[in-house]
Amino acid sequence: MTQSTVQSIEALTQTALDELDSIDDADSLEQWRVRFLGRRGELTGILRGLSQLDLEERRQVGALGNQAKSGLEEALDRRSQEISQARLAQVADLERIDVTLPGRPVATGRLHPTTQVVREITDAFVAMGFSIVEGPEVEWDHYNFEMLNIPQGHPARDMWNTLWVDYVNEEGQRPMLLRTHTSPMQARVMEQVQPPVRVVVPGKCYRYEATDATHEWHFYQVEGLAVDEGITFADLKGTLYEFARRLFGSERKVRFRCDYFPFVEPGVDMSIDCFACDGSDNSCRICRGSGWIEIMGAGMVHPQVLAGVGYDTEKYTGFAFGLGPERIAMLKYGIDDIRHFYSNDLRFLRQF
Ligand code: FA5
Repeated sequence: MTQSTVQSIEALTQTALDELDSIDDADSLEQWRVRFLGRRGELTGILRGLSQLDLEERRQVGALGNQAKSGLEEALDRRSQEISQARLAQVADLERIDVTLPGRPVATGRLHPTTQVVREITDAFVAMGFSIVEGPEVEWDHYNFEMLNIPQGHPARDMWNTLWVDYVNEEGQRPMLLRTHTSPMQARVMEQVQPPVRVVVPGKCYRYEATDATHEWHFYQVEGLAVDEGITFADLKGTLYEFARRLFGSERKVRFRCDYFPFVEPGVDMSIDCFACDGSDNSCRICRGSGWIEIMGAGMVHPQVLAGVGYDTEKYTGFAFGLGPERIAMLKYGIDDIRHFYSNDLRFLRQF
C-alpha cells in the first residue's frame, strides 16, 4: 500500500510538471492548479487516502505528499512569473518604435477655392494701391439701399431679392437684412474718411433667389471704391483692365457694356469671354451661347451718393465696382457649376 501510494505521488508529480512546462497562458495555468492542487484535485485526493494507513506509513507518505505539494506550488509560481514576463515582453515588442519606418502622412487642411481667389483678387488691387476693409453681413436697409440712392419703393430694389431679418422696429418697419451686395460698405467707408479713398471690400452676400450653374443664394463679392479729385471713367477702365490682365493674362478678352445701377452714373458691367464654348455653343450652360460671362458691375459713383455722405461733389469724383469671386474662380479653373463651391464635396475641394 505504502509503495503504491508513493509511486502514484511520484507519477502524478511528474505528469503535473510535464504538463506545466507546456502551459503558456494564465487561464490554462489556473486549470492546472485546480486539477492538481485544488481542494478536489488529484494530489489532494491521494493525500486524503492516507487516513487508511497506519501511523508510521502515514508519517512517511505524508511527508512525501507535502514535499510533492510544495514542489508543485513552487513550480506553479515560477511558471506564472515566466508567463507574465513573456506577456510584458510581447507588449513592449508591440509598442517599440521603429525609427526607420516611413512617417505616417499628416492630412493637412487647405484654403477653400473662394478664399484663394478672394486673396488673389485683393492682392491684385493692393498692388495698385488699394487697402482692404470689411463690414457687417447683417446690414441696415439704410446702407444696403437708401444711402445707395435706392429709397423705399424704388423699383431698383427688385434687382436684389432680399432676405429680411425678422425684426420690426417701433415704426412697424423691417429695417434689417442680410446684405445683398458689398456696396453698403461704400457709404460706411465714406462716412468715416475723407478722400482720397481707395478700398476693396471682400465679403459674403445673400440673395433670396433660385440657384443655377452661375447663381448661388449666398456668394462672395469684392467691392472696390476710389474717390479723389479728378477721377474719370478712364481710371475705372484702366484699373479694371489691369486687374483682368493680372488675373487672366493679356490673352483673355474683356467687354464693357452699359448697365444700370442706381448708385453709379454711368454704369457698366464687365464680362470675360466664355472659357467653356468661346461663344460657339447656343446651349452652353455657362454663357447661354452669348460667349461672355459677367463678372462685375461698375461705374462712376453717383453724385447723389457722394452728397449723401457729405462729400463736395464739385471737387470729388470716384468709381466703384463689385465683382463675384466664384465666377472668377470658374473662369480660372474651368468649373462649370457654381454650386460645387458650397456643397462640401471633398473630391471637388481637394483639387485646389
Ligand atoms: C451688384 O451687386 C452691385 N452692387 C455691383 C456694383 C458695385 C455695381 C459698384 C456698380 C458699382 P450685381 O447684382 O450685378 O451687382 O452683382 C455683381 C457681381 O456679383 C456679378 O457680376 C456676379 O459676378 C456676382 N453675383 C451676383 N449675383 C450672384 C449670384 N447669385 N451668385 C454668384 N455670384 C453673383
